[in-house]
Amino acid sequence: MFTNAIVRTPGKNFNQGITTAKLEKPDYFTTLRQHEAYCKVIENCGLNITILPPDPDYPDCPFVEDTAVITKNFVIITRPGDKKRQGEEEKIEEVLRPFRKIEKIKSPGTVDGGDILQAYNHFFIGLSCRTNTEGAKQLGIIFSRYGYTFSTISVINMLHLKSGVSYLGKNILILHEDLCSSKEFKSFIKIPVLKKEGYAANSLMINNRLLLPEGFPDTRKKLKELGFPVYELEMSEFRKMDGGLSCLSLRF
Ligand code: CIR
Repeated sequence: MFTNAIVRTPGKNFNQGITTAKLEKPDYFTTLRQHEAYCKVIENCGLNITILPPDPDYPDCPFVEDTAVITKNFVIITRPGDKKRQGEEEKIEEVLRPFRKIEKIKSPGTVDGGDILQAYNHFFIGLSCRTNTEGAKQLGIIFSRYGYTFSTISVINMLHLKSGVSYLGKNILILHEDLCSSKEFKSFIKIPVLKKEGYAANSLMINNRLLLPEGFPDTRKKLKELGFPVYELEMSEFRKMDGGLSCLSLRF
């Protein structure tokens, strides 16, 4: 069960962040409205939410997930893979310090939290355009020291590992249909997401509620049939900046 969440409000220059999506620029007021709705749902899941103000130097700062990996006993403060985002993690470290022992990724290692997927006591580390082998090596050393296991997996055709796969608890993964045959995931029960609904693979389980981006009927139907309590959220503006549901918060 999670009891806390950290989020960061989008700033006026949110639309100047990094993106590969060939979509229009996000609208500031719609972004704020969607972010507020996101925060409300998190609170309704029973979490104490810390809402940090934006930092004009970091238009991507609402995507707080990339700055830390949080476990029961420690936090790893990352070193984001895109230079423009390096430094975002400092504020997050300050906020998390009272809660957990702090570990850190050091140069030349780079890690984005969006590449780190936890299932039980195992961490899948995505090797992506943001998380490099040195970052993965440092993560592995830290995870092993605390008794966790880990493995690496190449991230192809998407930004982060968790852009394509999310852990829903009870040994269940929701994932892009292309990833279903990956031997890494062979011991899991899999809910495949159609290629055309790929964005929905980044879903978020918080204390028995499942947050799903709005507008993916096939995925919603599958999840409802399986009995998941699905809460849909409008995510259009964050999608334009390559961000998904998990990216917008740190839960612990
Ligand atoms: C970036 O490119 O870094 C941001 N525009 C999007 C980050 C999304 N984060 C995530 O998937 N964990």
